[in-house]
Amino acid sequence: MKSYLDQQDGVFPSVCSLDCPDQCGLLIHKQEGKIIKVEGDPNHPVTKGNICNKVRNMTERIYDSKRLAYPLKRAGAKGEKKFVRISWDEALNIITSKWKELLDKHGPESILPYSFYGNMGRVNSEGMDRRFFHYLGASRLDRTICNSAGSVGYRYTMGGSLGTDPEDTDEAKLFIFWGINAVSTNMHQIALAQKARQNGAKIIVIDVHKNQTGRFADWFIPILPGTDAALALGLMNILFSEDLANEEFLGEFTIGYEELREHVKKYTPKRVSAITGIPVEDIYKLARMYGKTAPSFIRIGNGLQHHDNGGMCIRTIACLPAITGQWLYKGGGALKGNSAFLALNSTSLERPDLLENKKTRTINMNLLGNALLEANPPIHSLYVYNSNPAVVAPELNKVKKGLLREDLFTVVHDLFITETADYADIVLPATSSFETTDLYTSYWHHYAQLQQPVIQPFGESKSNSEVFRLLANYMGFEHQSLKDTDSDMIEQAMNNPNNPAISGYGYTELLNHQYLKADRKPLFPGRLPTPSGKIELYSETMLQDGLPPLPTYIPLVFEEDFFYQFVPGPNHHFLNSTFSNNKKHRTLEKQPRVFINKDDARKEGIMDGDYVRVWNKRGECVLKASVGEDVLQGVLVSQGLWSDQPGTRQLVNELTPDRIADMGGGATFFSGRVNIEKITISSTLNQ
Ligand SMILES: Nc1nc2c(c(=O)[nH]1)N[C@H]1C(S)=C(S)[C@@H](COP(=O)(O)OP(=O)(O)OC[C@H]3O[C@@H](n4cnc5c(=O)[nH]c(N)nc54)[C@H](O)[C@@H]3O)O[C@H]1N2
Ligand SMILES: Nc1nc2c(c(=O)[nH]1)N[C@H]1C(S)=C(S)[C@@H](COP(=O)(O)OP(=O)(O)OC[C@H]3O[C@@H](n4cnc5c(=O)[nH]c(N)nc54)[C@H](O)[C@@H]3O)O[C@H]1N2
Ligand code: SF4
Ligand SMILES: [Mo]
Repeated sequence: MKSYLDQQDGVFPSVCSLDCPDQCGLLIHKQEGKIIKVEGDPNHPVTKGNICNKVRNMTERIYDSKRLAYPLKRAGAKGEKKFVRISWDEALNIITSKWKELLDKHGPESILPYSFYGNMGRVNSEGMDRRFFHYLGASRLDRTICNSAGSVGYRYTMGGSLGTDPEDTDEAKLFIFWGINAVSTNMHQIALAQKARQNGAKIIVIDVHKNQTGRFADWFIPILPGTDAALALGLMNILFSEDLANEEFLGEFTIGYEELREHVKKYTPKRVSAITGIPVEDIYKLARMYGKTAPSFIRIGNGLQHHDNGGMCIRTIACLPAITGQWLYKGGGALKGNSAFLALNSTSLERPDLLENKKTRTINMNLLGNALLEANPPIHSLYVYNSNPAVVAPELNKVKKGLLREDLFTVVHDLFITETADYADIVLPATSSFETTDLYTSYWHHYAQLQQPVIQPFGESKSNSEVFRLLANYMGFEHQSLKDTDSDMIEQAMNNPNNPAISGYGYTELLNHQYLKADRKPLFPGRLPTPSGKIELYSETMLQDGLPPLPTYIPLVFEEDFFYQFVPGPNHHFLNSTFSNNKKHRTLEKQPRVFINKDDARKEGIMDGDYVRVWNKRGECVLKASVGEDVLQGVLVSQGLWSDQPGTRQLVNELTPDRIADMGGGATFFSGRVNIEKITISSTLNQ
């Protein structure tokens, strides 16, 4: 087959590589070897040709004048942002000779990889990188920053990341978007809800912020942050007491429903109202709507689980569809994540066996600051790729202090000189996903897709897997698995005897079919991968893990002296910090704001459009106030992981705690507290 690279002009199928559930099918228009347009592929069974504005403007990023074209070496003090151009050979020699020296002096654990899913391609995010660091015996990274608390919580109830097939949800009659800003973060779920609405479905949004998704709802329910488990338990209380529970389903497919029935008696609507800030009558109304409508579908968002109690919150909400037996209806149930349906053979892909008997510690990525400042034995080298911790990690002031350490040798591989790369000793240029081969599997819909390179690598840039193959070579590592090609790794990963839903699928099938759907079987009737095989309303495993075995409301950690609960989520035109450095996307997003309730604003003497200082013991930010009724009293919300420009202070993660959530080592970005005050600054600031 003729490679896309051999054709200078044409339209080529592709896939969005960003960390977004929709994983859209794309068509790349190419002229004279350059991308001139990115659009949605109308043939994608779920995304159907519609894509977001961010990616429609992707060429701005691919050909941004700031894009890195060659390797760089630090030429000034740490963090001074002075670099000089070097060759790949020099860069690889500097890195590997430093690492060889560290191996001799301090052992391999002194080296820490740090990565996330800036590129969702399985080969470039969890392939050769994992193999290389396993073989090296480096410290291991627990990748907990995104969804780990919620995934563990959901697993206690349902056994794994197994939810409703989104393609069926247009048949639902009731949608609950719970802690998800889907208009910005899962736009095709909104399209499905819209289709269902045309057939009479009602759409409810439960959120701490009436954002674009709240405005899309038929009924928006504002709730106080971190109290959603109490709401879910209050709903169960009413469902049981008003005979709206499906006893037959509970008897056949769940365990612990009698204990749960007893347990939820204490979550009276009155008590739940006091906890959540939702009026008693609205709790009744919601419970009755939920109890009397089928199919009903809950889209469980990530926002809920960036809290101290996030795991338990998701575990609790995940129990709701079982109470009314929604899993038996097409389009009914819930969806937190669906990654289990496309589970790859991670042992073959990541090769943990290469660790052999090397004893390595594991570092939770949410504790990067602590790790850089306090780990014992110390970390002497950090290798960052697919991530931008100097913007996205909590407790940024600790992270930055760590990155400033003179004795820390930092390598950053990215498409741009990110805020993290500012602190690097060596910066390596990365290809974009359109320049590499990879395998993509959505964690929302059920399709897998192959990316074949559409354009030549930008400048001297190289893909993650290529760089790790080179590093292995320069280190003198001879193991065959460190030489495998990207297509070898895809073939190995697709061959997963433990996942019948992808049996018979491999590299060739991906080449021959643009979109390969996991062959999912209905969850019910059937056996779940929980210990009992049923939905675990009562979980013995949780008890063994030191957690309450029944769904429970646990209040957030209270940071005294700080009056406002601060919820700094993502925004519409960036993807985490990606695009925050691209002019087009910044212009679309305008500037970072903090939403405050009008009564709080009056009390603080803040007017709409004022600049405000938001601070706590961890740090401070200067943002523009947006005064209104989009948030409840006592709550402040900001949107977007903005980077700083000269003269601005808008890194919200200066304020976020690095406390660890109740499950999965998860992040607690939304559980911090802050104070706010009006300040007077020149209007040119924060543009
Ligand atoms: N445009 C865009 N899309 C993205 C991203 C992006 O940055 N921009 N990021 C991608 C990534 S990595 C992820 S993980 C997903 C995240 O996308 P979502 O799943 O939508 O998660 P968040 O946006 O973090 O939070 C969702 C909502 O939860 C609300 N929230 C916060 N705390 C609470 C609470 O205690 N209770 C309730 N009910 N609501 C609460 C917030 O106000 C927010 O509206 O989006 C992905 N898609
Ligand atoms: N305050 C607050 N903080 C948050 C969140 C929040 O809601 N609020 N959300 C959290 C969540 S859910 C997540 S998932 C994290 C995400 O945090 P990150 O994973 O750091 O995501 P990005 O900021 O998008 O940074 C990804 C980087 O990878 C680079 N990249 C892209 N493709 C490649 C490639 O092929 N190779 C290499 N080497 N680099 C590449 C991009 O250029 C970009 O700089 O942020 C977390 N931080
Ligand atoms: S970011 Fe999400 S919505 Fe936008 S093109 Fe990529 S997958 Fe689609
Ligand atoms: Mo995420």
